[in-house]
Amino acid sequence: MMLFPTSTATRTVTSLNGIWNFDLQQPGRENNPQTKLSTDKVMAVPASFNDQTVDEDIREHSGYVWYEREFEIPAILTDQRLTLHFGSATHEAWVYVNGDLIGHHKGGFTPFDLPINDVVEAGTNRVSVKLSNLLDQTTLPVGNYSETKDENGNIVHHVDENFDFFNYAGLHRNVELVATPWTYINDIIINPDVNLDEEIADVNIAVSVSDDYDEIKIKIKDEDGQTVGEASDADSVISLSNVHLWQPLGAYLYDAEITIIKDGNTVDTYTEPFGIRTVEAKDGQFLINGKPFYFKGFGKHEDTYVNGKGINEAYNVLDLNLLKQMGANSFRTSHYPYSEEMMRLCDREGIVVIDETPAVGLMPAFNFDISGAMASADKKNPFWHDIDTQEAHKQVIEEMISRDKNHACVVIWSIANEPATFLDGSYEYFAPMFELARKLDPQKRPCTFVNIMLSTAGKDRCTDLVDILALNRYYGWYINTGDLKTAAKDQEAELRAWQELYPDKPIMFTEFGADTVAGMHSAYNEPFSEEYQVNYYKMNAEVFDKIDNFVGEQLWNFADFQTKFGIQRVQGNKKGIFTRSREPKAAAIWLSQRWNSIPNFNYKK
Ligand code: BDP
Repeated sequence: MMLFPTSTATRTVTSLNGIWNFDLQQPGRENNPQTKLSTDKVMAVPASFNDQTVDEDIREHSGYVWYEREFEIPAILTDQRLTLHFGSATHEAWVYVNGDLIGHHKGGFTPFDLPINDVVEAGTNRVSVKLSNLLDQTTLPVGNYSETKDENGNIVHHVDENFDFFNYAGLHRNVELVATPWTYINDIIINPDVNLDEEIADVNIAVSVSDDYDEIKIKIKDEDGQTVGEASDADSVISLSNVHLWQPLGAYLYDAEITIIKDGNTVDTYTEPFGIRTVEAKDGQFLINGKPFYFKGFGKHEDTYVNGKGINEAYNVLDLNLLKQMGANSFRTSHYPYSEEMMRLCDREGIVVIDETPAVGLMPAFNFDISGAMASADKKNPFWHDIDTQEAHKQVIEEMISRDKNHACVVIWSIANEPATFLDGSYEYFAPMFELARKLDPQKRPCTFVNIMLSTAGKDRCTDLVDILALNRYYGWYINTGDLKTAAKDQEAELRAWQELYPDKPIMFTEFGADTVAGMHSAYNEPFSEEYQVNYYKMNAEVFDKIDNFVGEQLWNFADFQTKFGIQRVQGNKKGIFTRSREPKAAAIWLSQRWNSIPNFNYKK
């Protein structure tokens, strides 16, 4: 319950981005935020800290770090309600202002706001953030945590990622000082109810305000700034005619302008952009605005050189331009909610998004040996009885839906990536998670989890919970390596089995891919060569086109990305169809031809 920070006629947002002081917390030494951080190290915010120095101890650090800076508060703002807004702090933060603890947040990919009026003065103030990048069996993502002792007997923390991306950490998104009136708009929930035939919509708008007020005005404006609907109740239904729909790659955004009036004066005003569209999964199809949609696109990462997982808006813009040039229309926020700025950009650009929680690593042991793991998938494994992520999982579902509920670009909630849903206890774990997501989403979007290759048709225990089947499959890579003929046969057989078992559920791939070293070539279709990646995607495309209920292909991955160390990874995961610096591999050229010839709608039926 927190609005995206923007300045308005009644609100002032001041950026605290820039150069902060920084230090690692050394084993056995707790910093005292009452005194200034004594350090000569600096870090840019927002960004991961890992790749900003040439110090291995910083890059590989597991444990606590400190960020600190001074900031100025103009005297004219001190009569207002002041908060510090963190777009994210990865993974757990304790925030101090002028030495006083003002709040704590756990979970590295969702925003939080902390009130600071009681501890600040006009002029210079100091904010210190103690940050932990530790992950264990209670956190999302899931990490394998262990401790050793150094030569002085102090505890040294170790985290082994139970997932395939580098555990980048830091103040990853914007940090802002937000000044609002004391009577302020808390939250806006927008849920349009559209009649597609008549091109009319009832837009349900619910506004919550922190305090009493005399009057509320709600205006809906179209893209030309014309008022097309009005209301004067915090809970209103505004009817619109000649509705412009938000369409994939044809975005149209209305503005909901809210004004709160007290004693004849405007006390707060805020404008929330929104789109009008419908989404529905039924009869083996995925419908957007009533028409069968075909997903073309990617699983991505927030991952760039130097910034790591820190927000990088130039890359966001470039990535969406590359995506559109490819003829793609969508991506998944694998494996955590992306920045709110990216969601707003996708709203504007008409990019269709599958929004995913950071629930990744919910499996006994993350391992690339899928064929070995398939053979040994033990049904009696106590994994789901031992894992302790329930609380974190509910929290991220709440925080993700609360932040992203109004975004037209979001068409599916992904509750988890590749959990061990082939094991006993998974249904009991996931049923309440799906129930919670469905209860919290005002727009009742379809929900899914992303299914791992070990959990084939008939083996999976949780498919009943999903509205659309989202499969990650690596036929021709982790199994049938280098043998695309057998891969095609096995993949087709599996897809047909799913379609037969769940004829009403649309099916899509949310991952399929092959590691490819840019510039490596082979006349013999060798794995890792650019030729193999092209042929791998050709094989997949031929199979997809044979399956009626197959409604989308999101490949793995948009770009090469950084991972933890491991003998299966050379400077990271190389399944990108672009390199980490976004140069195309041969597959990008082939796929762009395929996707540019596939329409967004009515491809299958
Ligand atoms: C899947 C994961 C993804 C990995 C990918 C891979 O969902 O995070 O990066 O496979 O192995 O297991 O490349």
